[in-house]
Order: sequence, then C-alpha cells, then structure tokens
Amino acid sequence: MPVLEAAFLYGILDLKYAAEDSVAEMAGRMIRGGVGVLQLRAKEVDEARIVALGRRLAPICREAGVPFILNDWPHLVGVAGADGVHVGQEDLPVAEARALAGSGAIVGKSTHCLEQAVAAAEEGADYIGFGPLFATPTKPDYVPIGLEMVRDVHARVSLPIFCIGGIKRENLQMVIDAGAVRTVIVSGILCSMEPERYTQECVKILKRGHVWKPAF
Ligand code: TZP
Ligand code: MG
Repeated sequence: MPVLEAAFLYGILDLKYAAEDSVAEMAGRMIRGGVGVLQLRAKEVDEARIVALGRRLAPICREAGVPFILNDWPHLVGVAGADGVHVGQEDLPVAEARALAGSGAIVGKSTHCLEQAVAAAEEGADYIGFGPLFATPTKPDYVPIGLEMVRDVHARVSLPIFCIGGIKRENLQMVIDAGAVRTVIVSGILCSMEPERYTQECVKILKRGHVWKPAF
C-alpha cells in the first residue's frame, strides 16, 4: 500500500500520555512534524468516546493525507471515520477485523517475534508493528525482544514493518543501524516539550537512514 510505504514514522496518540481535550492539537503537531500514520490508542475509553475522538481526528488526518488508524474496535472504523484498525495477537484475526472495518480498511498487526511477523503477512495484514524492541512503560507487560531480529524480519517479511517499543530520538540511529527502516514512537513524542520539532527530527533521522538502505 503506497501510503504505508511512504511512511517512516508512525505516531500513536495514546491517551496514557495525551489528555482527551488535547488530541486534535497534538495530532496537528505530529502531522506537521511529519508522521506518516496516526493511531488513536485509548485503552480505558468506551466506544462512544472512541467514536467522538475518532470523528475529531479523522478530518485532521484526511486533510493531511495521513492514514488514521484505531487501535482495537474494528467495527468502529467506519462510524469514527478512520482508515483502518490495528490489532494485537490476542485480538481478532486480520480477515475478521477487515470484515468488520470494511473491505478498503487498512489492517495492521502487532508482532513480537519472527514467526508472528511471518504469520501476520500470511494472514493478509497491510503492515506490522514489531517489538517491543526495548522495555517501555507504554506496554509494561511485554518482554523486550532487542535488536537481533530486526534485520531478519526485514529479510523475511516484505510488508512495511514499524519497529516499536522504547524508541526515542536518542536511540533511533542505533535502531536504524540494526536494520530498521520504519518506527513507531509513542511516549518520546507525546512527552516531549516540543512534539512537532521532536517528530521532525525523528523523521529526518529515519529518512537519512533510508538513503543508505537499498532493500526495505
Ligand atoms: N506495542 C509494542 S511496544 C508499544 C506498543 C503499543 C508501546 C511503544 O511506546 P513507546 O512509548 O514508544 O515505547
Ligand atoms: Mg488490541
């Protein structure tokens, strides 16, 4: 999917770090900073509020040409105006999520090892998240997988792969050197004093890394 291949930095508006009344403003900053995908991740929020938040964010993303993804809730994709859904290993299979989200919807899947990454591609995911590479308070119950599998997963899976988990501006080059092309950054952006500039700098580092990577 060209819109995903063009994306280097995937931003997640996680309500653990962003207040509900600030999501539109934060989305604007992330988009101006250069995120190529934006996800709403709101684990403690009920369906009605997901829809309300989605409806606030969807037009901002659409205007910028940035795909807007809901974490969980595939059946709310249409009503919230989102472009797709992100599912985890414990959630619905990709085909079922797509059936609920709509045939044109983007479906991404979280993967935590090579086997899951290969399986997600076989299942028909449009992209995968791969991690957590490093320990992170954003997803505290997961064991970090480190950098060793990053090169292998890019060799074995030809989908856009967004490495995730504990990635910050400061360790981004190390993640790229390990073979990553695309990343997700959550708390690094949302907790930054200057989210727009932080995002811009991360995108710049990722694009610079990309120049030196013929295969992705
Ligand atoms: N899935 C794997 S790690 C993670 C998710 C949602 C959280 C990443 O957040 P952060 O703050 O960039 O470490
Ligand atoms: Mg989920």
